[in-house]
Amino acid sequence: MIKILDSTLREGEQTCGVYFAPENKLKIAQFLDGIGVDIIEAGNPAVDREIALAVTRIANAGLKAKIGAHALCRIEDVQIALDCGVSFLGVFFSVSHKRLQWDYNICLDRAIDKIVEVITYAREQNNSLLIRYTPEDTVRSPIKNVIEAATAAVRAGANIISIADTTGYTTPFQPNRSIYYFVKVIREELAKRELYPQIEVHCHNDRGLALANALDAYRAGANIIDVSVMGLGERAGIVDLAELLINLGDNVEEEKYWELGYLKDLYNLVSECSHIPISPHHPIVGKNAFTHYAGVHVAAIAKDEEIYQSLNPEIFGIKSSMALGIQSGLTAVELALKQIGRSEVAENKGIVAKILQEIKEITKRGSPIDIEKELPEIVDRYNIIAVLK
Ligand code: HCA
Ligand code: CU
Repeated sequence: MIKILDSTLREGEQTCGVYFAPENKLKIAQFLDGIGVDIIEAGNPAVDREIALAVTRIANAGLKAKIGAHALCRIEDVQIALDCGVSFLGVFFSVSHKRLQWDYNICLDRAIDKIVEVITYAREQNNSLLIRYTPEDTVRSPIKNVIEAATAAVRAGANIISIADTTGYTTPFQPNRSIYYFVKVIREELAKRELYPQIEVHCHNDRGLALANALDAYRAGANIIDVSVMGLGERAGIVDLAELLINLGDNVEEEKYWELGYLKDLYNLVSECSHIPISPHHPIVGKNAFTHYAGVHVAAIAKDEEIYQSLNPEIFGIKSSMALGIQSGLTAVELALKQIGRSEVAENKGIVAKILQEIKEITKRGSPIDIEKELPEIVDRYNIIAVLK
């Protein structure tokens, strides 16, 4: 059974400019828990005292999900994380050539010593802790380094190895550069050493492929997939929670384990707290996601919504709707008139045609007619004209 790790509160808060106040973090965590996310990565407590307090609060909130902290590969940082009472710890340390040589300035063996020292320490502090080791930038690191570091990490007590596509480099189109390949190879190499950690994937969206790569990893048998609400994260962000859940649910009937009805409210909350609007055409939660517009579409869905919908909006607690504008046809106007309780006007073909013309003119302004507010005013104008004639 696939597990979901949501990192809205850690990776998501690394979206530049985003700040979640501790009370909002708790609300977001409660929603994520309600949806049925398995692990909530709540922050890196060593970054700021307030983050440590928020992680502690969430860890003590009695949620079903495991609550995780992110930490640099340093004993002091790990201790700060463990002091928050988390049940999951993610430690990251890159073994790419560039990072070893130009950033950390150490050789691979020394890097592995550090990783082993820190993981051993964390394991000694808490035997039931879930420990993840991430060789950051996994997919642009020599595979040999990754295998060596992962092997040592698992032997020291790590339960999970995460394959981080830190820069959104992988693609399903190139076999040796696909996350599918990395999941398979890392799993096989560790199995040869009789090591069977869970495999996690963390896919960034720099090439717009985060979701495609996450599904590619799922196909390869990954156990845990990282996501965030609205795909928030550094640069172009990571995999979007709603988009991943709906695709997994579609494929493998796993949907029943998730309370998808909470998605919309969660997205609205995160959008409000982050001051980042949800794009209108965002799948599922965007305001147009189940709104039908062009004349042919509206006429068809009036008969059967499935003609232009392959997802049932009710699963998400959403109702489909229609918009009125320059693309509309007579059926849309008739339906909208019925919606506002003016069926008698809907029966008058002449007035309906005139109202449609006026709607087309008005919406050249670049936004659809507000059916509840504007349509009654338009109707009243035409009714008066009809009476005067
Ligand atoms: C970061 C980088 C990271 C780490 C992922 C992990 C990445 O922001 O620290 O620790 O599993 O993309 O590699 O998010
Ligand atoms: Cu990341």
